[in-house]
Amino acid sequence: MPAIRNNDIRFAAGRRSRLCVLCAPGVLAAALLVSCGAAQPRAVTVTTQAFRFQPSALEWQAGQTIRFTLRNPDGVEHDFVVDALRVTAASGDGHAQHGPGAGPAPSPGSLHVHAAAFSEASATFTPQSKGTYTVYCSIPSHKELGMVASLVVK
Ligand SMILES: [Cu+2]
Repeated sequence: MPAIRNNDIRFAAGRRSRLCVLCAPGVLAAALLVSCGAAQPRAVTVTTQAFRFQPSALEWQAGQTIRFTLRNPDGVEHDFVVDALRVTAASGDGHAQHGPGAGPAPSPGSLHVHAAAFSEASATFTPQSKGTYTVYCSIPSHKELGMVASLVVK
């Protein structure tokens, strides 16, 4: 395995400031080990706990790929749904994953990531349409209990 060259280190250091403040140390370590191009995905983690999304305000860039993780430490399932947001290259979407009694999955035109109780789920996608969107949990009555968040795509 070749040693890391000096210019790789400079490149990685230059990328550092562009990574979001939410990035886990592991992501920074990965950025130092892997050469990252301009299309480096952005890691975003949203936690569902006690019928809230954390964070409850999100801002993404149209055209920037999101490596999304929905972390659910709750004892009930939750999902992350955005209607009318156009995304490309969606993988790991949760349309077939609702448990019994959890209601129907949202329309296939929605971004939908579903996490079972005490688990997490991931999806990778690239938002295409700019705008302001409402994020909600589609499990029956969760939205009414306050499981909403805002998403701005710039
Ligand atoms: Cu929920």
